[in-house]
Amino acid sequence: MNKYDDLLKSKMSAESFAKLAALNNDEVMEFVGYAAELCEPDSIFVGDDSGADVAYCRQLAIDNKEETPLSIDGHTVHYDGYFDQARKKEVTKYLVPKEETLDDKLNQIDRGDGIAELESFQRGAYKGRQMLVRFFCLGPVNSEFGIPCLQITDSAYVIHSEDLLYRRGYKAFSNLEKGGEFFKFRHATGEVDERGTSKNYEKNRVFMDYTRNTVFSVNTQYAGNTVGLKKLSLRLAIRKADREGWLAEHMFIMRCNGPNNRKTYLCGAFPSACGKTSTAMIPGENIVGDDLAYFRVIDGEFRAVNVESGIFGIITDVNSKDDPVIWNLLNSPGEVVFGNVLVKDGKPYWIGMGEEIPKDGVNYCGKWQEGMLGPDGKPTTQSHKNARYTVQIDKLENKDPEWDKSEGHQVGGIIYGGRDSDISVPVREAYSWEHGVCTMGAMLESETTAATIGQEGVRKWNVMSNMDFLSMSVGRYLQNNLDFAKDIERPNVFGTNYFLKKDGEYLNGKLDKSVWIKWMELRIHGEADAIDSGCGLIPKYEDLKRLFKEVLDEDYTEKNYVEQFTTNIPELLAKLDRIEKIYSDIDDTPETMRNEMREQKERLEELRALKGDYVSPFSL
Ligand code: SPV
Ligand code: MN
Repeated sequence: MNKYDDLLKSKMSAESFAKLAALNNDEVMEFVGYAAELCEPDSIFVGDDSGADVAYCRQLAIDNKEETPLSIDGHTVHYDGYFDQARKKEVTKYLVPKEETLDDKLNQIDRGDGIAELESFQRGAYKGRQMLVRFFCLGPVNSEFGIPCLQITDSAYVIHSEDLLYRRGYKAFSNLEKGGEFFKFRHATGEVDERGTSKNYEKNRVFMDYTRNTVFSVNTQYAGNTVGLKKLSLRLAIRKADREGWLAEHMFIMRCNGPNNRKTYLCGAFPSACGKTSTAMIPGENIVGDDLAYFRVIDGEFRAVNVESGIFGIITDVNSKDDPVIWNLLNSPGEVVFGNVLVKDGKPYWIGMGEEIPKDGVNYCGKWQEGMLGPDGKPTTQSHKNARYTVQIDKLENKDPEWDKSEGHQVGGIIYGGRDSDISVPVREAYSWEHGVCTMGAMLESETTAATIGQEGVRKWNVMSNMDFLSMSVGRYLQNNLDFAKDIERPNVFGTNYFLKKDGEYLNGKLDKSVWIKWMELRIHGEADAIDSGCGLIPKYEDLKRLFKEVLDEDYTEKNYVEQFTTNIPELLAKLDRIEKIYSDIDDTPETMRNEMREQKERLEELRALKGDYVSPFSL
């Protein structure tokens, strides 16, 4: 008998109660019971892995108007509030118990104060609503990688998203040994306006109770704040990985198809707007996952799994020419949740779709008309630039048939993809794991574009593209990366930059990444030569000329090569100075990081003394 049994029985069917009780897990009972007491739902639904329970939640999202069906069968649209269109760093905090200290650069609040504030926002928040209890799994079920998760929410959209994006996990809970670890999430939509969107956006909070493997979120619906298994779990996973000696990364996983049907798996970390999804979806290659990867050493191999089973992708600029696979999926019957797009007469529209977009309809502002200003007095757009689509990997024509492999895939290469207009060559390979982690991953920068708010061309540092999710100091996280898989063969590490410009024009075509990836694949297997550029190894002209012809049927000229692969020493040194300054303020910067930066600087200064500021690859 649990102290909440009577309360729970009074709010749920005997069937729901039986599903909970069958797990025989005190921690589950306590978490569910406390949520029921605090949030005061009218009723509670507990779901297992059955198709009927999944279907119930999907239909509920429509019945309670969190999603609206569109013309194509299986498609729905969901809207988040005008001020709730992305993750919000200011309100995302770690709850720190009195006896603990957390790195002072992390956004944090005293655990007692944080819980008190959070509970004041969640108390009674489920009144008039149904509390949903569901079980999922991060990574493959029945594998070393899997982490069972318990989600509590009053949003059927959150559960529906999780059903598309994650593996079902009720069975994983049934198999959990006594005291077995799991993650848990409690989300409350909070009061809604007439559109059904969370209205108290100034009371939006996302609090990580990291000493209890728990995350709370309130007064928000945007999936990055509410879908517990996505970014909320990543912060917990980074700490669990630290305790257990593995890695939780913000990376895609893809399969590159090499000569003679060779399959090589690559993972990539790219800050937003640096080409992450388009790299994971390169035509002719196969996708495993587009956002989150766990790494473990298994059977002496460096292995990765996709944490997810679906994609929550940015829809802006998805069009039939550049993204045929996604385009087809978004235009065929089957489950798709569109988020924050423009809808007119049951059809979704978004910026950059390559079709004429209506001048009115319903979008992230509500009823919308061209020229309308938002509630903050700012101009509005047809669809939000962070508008999204949610689909299952299984539905993609270009999925790797083995995307769900429970023991993971051996990783051949890791890519760190930045964005700059005048520093880095399109592709380069690190001399070693340490060189790559330090000078590519830990020095990752992305340049703001005209599409982002604020000044154009500002460089933003983002360690492994994981900065927003670090739940420990940068130094410790970096050291974990350096130490990982020490005794085995590690992947080759590459850096990419698709955004070099000359006279304001991009130096690369959108599809050139197909060539870079094939070159990486050959390098991993020792089948292409490379040239030392002082900050990594770059391709030889002859190899690129051949690959451009083979892959894209294009003539790659010596002029192209010189423009793209010149070593820009002043800009590279300025970047080193910029990043060295950042690390000099971080107390636990690994010694290896300092050394790698120093050695890179020395190599570049030596090269400059010999060959000048801008060094053509032909003169190396
Ligand atoms: C990202 O912003 O990195 C995403 C979307 O993948 S979110 O769910 O908001 O994190
Ligand atoms: Mn992401």
